[in-house]
Amino acid sequence: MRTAVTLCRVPEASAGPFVFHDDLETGFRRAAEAGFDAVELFLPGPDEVTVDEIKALQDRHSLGIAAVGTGAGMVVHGLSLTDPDPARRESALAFIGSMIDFGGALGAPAILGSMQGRHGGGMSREQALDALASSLRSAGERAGRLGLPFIYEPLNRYETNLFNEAATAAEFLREGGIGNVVLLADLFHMAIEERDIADAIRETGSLLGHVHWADSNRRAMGFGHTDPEPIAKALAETGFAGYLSAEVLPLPSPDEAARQTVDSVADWFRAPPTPAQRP
Ligand code: LER
Ligand code: MN
Repeated sequence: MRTAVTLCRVPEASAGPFVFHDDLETGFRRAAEAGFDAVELFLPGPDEVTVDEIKALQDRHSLGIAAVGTGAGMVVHGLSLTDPDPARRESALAFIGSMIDFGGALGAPAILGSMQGRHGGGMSREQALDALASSLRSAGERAGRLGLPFIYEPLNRYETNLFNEAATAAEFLREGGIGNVVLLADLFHMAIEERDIADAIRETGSLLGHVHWADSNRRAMGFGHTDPEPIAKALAETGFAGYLSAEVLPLPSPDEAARQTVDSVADWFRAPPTPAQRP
């Protein structure tokens, strides 16, 4: 299973669930030293750093880019796809589009998390879901032109009232004919919302595109009370081939959260021994 670790360069998100908050050179070095395959980037926008600079960092540290977040549109600019103001919704979609293009130049899909917003305050649930569906369609098409999917992330009830569970989000995509959009299973949100995380992963099936590999308390897997065994089994059964990405709090320290993540993935996804390795 491929691993990734979050690297955040957004000052407004300095208390967020990201392992590294260093400058890019230091963050890439620490990610590589901890043994990750890739980094997941949380940047203020598409102009923070050039694509060539990121590619140089990737070459230097032999790391992939698992995905790029779009949450800065919300935490820095207060934008959401379900804002009652159509002009704000348009700006939100334009910001996401710019991150799809930035990630696309790196072969990395963009993620819609907090920028999905919520219904209320002038937007009925139906209106908000219509706005979400139309934006997801447009984001899916834009990503598709770059040969990538677009990633939609259900969040827990304290962060959105649109979709809190994987199966209802999957149904929304399937029934709405929303193409080229995959789902993100953030195991922290799922520990709050799902009746059974492993069953939810099975129901998501081939729509599952990315995993935030986090424990129940949003610390690295193994530092909370989620049981990874049935989840690992469900991921293997669905043939998941994406990244397990550590979007977790840097506790007790960034390096310990990183090490625990790498160890937990090795523990739960260890390849079966080859005949030569068998005792
Ligand atoms: C984003 O990946 C996420 O999980 C949200 O909780 C961020 O607010
Ligand atoms: Mn997440």
